[in-house]
Amino acid sequence: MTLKIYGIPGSRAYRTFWMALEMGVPFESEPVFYAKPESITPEFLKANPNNRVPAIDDEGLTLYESMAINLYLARKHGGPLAPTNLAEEGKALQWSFWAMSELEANSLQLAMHRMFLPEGQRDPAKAEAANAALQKPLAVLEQALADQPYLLGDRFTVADLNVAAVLSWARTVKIDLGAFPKVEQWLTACLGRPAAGQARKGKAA
Ligand SMILES: N[C@@H](CCC(=O)N[C@@H](CS)C(=O)NCC(=O)O)C(=O)O
Repeated sequence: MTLKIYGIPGSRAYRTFWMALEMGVPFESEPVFYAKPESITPEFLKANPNNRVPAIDDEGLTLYESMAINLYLARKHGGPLAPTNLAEEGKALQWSFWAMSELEANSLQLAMHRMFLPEGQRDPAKAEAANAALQKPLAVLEQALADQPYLLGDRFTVADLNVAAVLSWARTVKIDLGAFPKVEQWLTACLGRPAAGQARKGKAA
């Protein structure tokens, strides 16, 4: 049985596709799309009773929450993206929780009000508020990357993937990173990885 990923690339399931592709883990995808009620099957709801994507079924183990899924896949399959010791594991958890609490809401709000919502529903003031609120966590990220290219040191890991995937919304709407050159460099490197591009199609090249 292969890993099953519920969700579509144009959702937070993008994060899971990216991770599976980085790790070279074979997977099949179930294109659950919350705007299409027929795609919400009992099997999917068993995997995620919250009715959200992503969710996975990995040989009978069901999981939801994108960050948790990626940390689990790293732990299960190892390789360069996975933490190699307790300190790295702690940092990977820290950055993943941080991305969800400090970045996610404002990154999404910025994208919604600059691009994703129909034009008539966009509110430039909300976009600007989100942009302003992002300055503080972006400064924290800039500091973390001051002396090292990636969040855990010299190599790209699940910590970078989880944070960069959350920031990809802001990147899509061209958030101004002029004041954060290290973040700019790091985000370009992360989102420029082949697997990050393939994940937008939800499958291997
Ligand atoms: N914290 C969850 C959030 C999952 C989430 O909200 N996913 C959205 C799609 S991007 C969803 O399924 N929304 C369904 C809905 O709003 O009904 C995670 O990171 O996995």
